[in-house]
Amino acid sequence: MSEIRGYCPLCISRCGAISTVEAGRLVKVRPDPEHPTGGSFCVKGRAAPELVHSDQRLRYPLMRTRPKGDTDPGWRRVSWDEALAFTAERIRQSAEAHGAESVAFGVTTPSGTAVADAFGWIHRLAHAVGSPNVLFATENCNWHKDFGSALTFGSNIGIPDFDRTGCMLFWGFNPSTSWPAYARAAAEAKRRGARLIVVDPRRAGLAGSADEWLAVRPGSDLVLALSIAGEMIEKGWYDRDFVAHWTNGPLLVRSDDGRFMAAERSAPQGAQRVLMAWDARGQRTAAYDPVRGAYLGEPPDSPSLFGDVVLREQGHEVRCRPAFQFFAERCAQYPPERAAALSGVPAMQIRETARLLHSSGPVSFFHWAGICQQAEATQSGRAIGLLCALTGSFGAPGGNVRFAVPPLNDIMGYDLLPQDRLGKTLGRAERPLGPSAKGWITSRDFARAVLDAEPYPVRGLLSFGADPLLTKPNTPSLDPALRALDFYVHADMFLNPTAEYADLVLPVASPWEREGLAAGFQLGERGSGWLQLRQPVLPPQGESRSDTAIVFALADRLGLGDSFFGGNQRAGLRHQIAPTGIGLEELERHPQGVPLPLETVYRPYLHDGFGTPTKRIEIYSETLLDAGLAPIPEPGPDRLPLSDAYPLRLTTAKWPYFCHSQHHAMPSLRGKLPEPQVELGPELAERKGISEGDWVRIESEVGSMRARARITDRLAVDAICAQYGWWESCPELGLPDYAIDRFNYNALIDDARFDPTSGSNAMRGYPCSIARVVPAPPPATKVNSGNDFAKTSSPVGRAGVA
Ligand SMILES: Nc1nc2c(c(=O)[nH]1)N[C@H]1C(S)=C(S)[C@@H](COP(=O)(O)OP(=O)(O)OC[C@H]3O[C@@H](n4cnc5c(=O)[nH]c(N)nc54)[C@H](O)[C@@H]3O)O[C@H]1N2
Ligand SMILES: Nc1nc2c(c(=O)[nH]1)N[C@H]1C(S)=C(S)[C@@H](COP(=O)(O)OP(=O)(O)OC[C@H]3O[C@@H](n4cnc5c(=O)[nH]c(N)nc54)[C@H](O)[C@@H]3O)O[C@H]1N2
Ligand code: SF4
Ligand SMILES: [Mo]
Repeated sequence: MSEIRGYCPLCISRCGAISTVEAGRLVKVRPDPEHPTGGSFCVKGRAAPELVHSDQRLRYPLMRTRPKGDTDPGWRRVSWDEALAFTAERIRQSAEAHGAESVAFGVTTPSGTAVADAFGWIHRLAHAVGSPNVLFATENCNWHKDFGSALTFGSNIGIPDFDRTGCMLFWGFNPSTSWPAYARAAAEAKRRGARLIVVDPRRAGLAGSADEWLAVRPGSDLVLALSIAGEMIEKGWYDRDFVAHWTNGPLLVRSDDGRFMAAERSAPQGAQRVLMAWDARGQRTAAYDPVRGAYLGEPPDSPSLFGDVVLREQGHEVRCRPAFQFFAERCAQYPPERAAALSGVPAMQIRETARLLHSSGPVSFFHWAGICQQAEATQSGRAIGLLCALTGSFGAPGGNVRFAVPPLNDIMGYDLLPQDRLGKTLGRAERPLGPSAKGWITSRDFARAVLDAEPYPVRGLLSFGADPLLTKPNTPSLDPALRALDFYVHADMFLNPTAEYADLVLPVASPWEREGLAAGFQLGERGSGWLQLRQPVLPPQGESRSDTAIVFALADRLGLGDSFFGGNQRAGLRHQIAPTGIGLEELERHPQGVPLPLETVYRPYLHDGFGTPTKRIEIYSETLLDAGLAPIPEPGPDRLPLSDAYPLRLTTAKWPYFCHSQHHAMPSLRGKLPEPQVELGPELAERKGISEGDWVRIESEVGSMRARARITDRLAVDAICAQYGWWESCPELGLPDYAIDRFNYNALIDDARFDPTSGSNAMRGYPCSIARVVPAPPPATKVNSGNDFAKTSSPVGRAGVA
């Protein structure tokens, strides 16, 4: 028996863990209490032995021998040599015939899988091949908090300083399920006296013990955030000094074209654009240099945040107002009573939340999937960020902090792309500020390029995990696109429904069979400074290989070894960790990780401002304006109006037992939640004649799904919340698999109406209806399940047992 310290990499929580191996089998995974994230753990981590030793695991490379769509793919076991040769040859052919960008790469989420182990290397391969295009869930996952927030803060939103915070605002984020290490830290902060505000249509997790639970109507978050901010501004409940000195609120905006009032000044480097603020005390304009982030000459003692100023420009009068006033006016359009009618959150609670944010700081905040899966995701995220900026806590102790992390050399390989190639990313022309700026593409853009060669042909896909047929919105052209590809190679531990369309499937080693580098565990100073090289505890099952090994082998076959350390993975790892000053051997000697003595810089903006074009928090974004988007958050006309046919707001969430479309085959997890469920309120249930446990049909304009009814009063009015990601069977429990045309939440969400900045889809707040269904006589199910709608036959060839 051996015990190996490491961490569970199955989700973003990355809980410190100890694995027990007996007679060549992983038998137990339990928390490592000495690890910075070892205080939390969940059922999925404990069930890891079931994942590692599952009969369903892919164990050999498998090549399709029959046409796509055939119920029998005719999977043939092939050697790695044949598999790698096939993949490299197809990539080469496609690049030669149609350009390297005709090969798309795919990657699953590092927040809900262990693909973080190889995330950088997978991107490096795409870039070395010459393709910018990576199909990834980011627009419905982390983009808004990690990248979109740069539009406001010039950085990601940072992480809550749980040890020092006075008030936490969790908006569309339920860490009890999705990030137990955070939930634990938040619960400790609460015990210490910090306040907690949760904005969520469901009273789930910490919402149950929050000081305020705002049961927002799904999709109406933007209005709510503006209303709370408006209340703070009206009552003077904000940090005026911070807003005046560290946001671009004082900068004057022209009423004619909405751009900043600017002047040209001559400077040693040539003409320079300076912006203007109004110094109320001195009754003069003050010129602000956005490059240095400082006023030229004497700074105003009190730059105006409100008022009207008329300035002269080449003999013409130009009316200007401070950017902050534009924001204040926008917020004032949503007084609490109006916002209450729109969002379902009582006006009194809006006022109380504003008061709490002002009186119990420092305020830290986090928003995640509840926000990023909306058609107004970017503006909603900005509105929440600005609301928190009013408190002055951003970057301060107890606010959102960017704790120092072990420095690594970047391996993403953007520098390997030919010049301007990133500009060819699918979707870049339509959404230049969104994920496409990093090469990340949506299923819609991918399918259009495959089927219509728009804007150019995409002919191949090499995907490392991911299950877009279940996790992207309803993209009617995705299924035909997957069939139409010249080649599709999918690397995974399991054969998921999307991978069923592959020409070749590559078996991936589970995270317990490979190493993984983690530089920082995103939890306070100790967690953030923790460097760890997780060790494999078992040899790869069957012939499976790590994603990184597959990438290196393909790079070699493609003649790209020079960009991959001559094919030497250890050399690559040494390069990555070089800046930490810790050697590879030392890391290997300390599988539990090494704490680095890194110092957190609070309020880093004091040294070099914020990383935005004005060097300040951008209440007003000229970048958005120049892209034809709203410079301050603005609710658009409701693009998803309710109707008589679809009078309810549909939403979704994660459940503790599964990550997305994974883990439903693992008995200890599936046993806890055997069938897809939908939550609805008691009044609605009564109106619709639905009882607990009834099968119901949820319908939207574009699709329908079935689920079992769960009646609960912990839900916003007129909202229902259904689960996604169902397909797998669990033979050990006699539980069936599910046909994705009848049980797929995402089939209800059209992909045509999305956030104009990021491409995010309205998975939350989609108009729908619900009705009880009288089941047809049970079909002959594959397994005896008692499920009246189970799939009768599976096209999945159960390849793991090939
Ligand atoms: N309705 C609805 N849809 C959603 C969401 C929602 O909340 N509601 N959430 C969205 C979010 S936040 C995300 S991130 C996406 C996730 O979307 P996907 O990335 O498509 O995630 P999964 O469905 O979990 O599919 C993961 C696949 O990758 C495989 N895999 C796991 N680990 C590895 C690994 O280390 N290497 C390789 N090669 N494969 C691996 C798994 O076996 C599985 O087949 O879904 C999005 N879709
Ligand atoms: N167990 C488990 N953990 C996971 C994952 C998983 O699949 N399973 N996935 C990982 C990944 S990839 C991600 S991105 C994170 C996401 O982590 P979270 O953001 O915490 O995930 P969700 O549960 O999807 O959404 C958070 C909350 O948003 C609420 N919500 C729904 N609609 C709305 C709305 O319109 N407005 C607001 N304000 N809230 C709304 C939901 O009720 C839910 O409680 O979790 C990670 N951790
Ligand atoms: S929360 Fe669960 S799945 Fe996520 S890292 Fe921790 S133990 Fe693993
Ligand atoms: Mo995600």
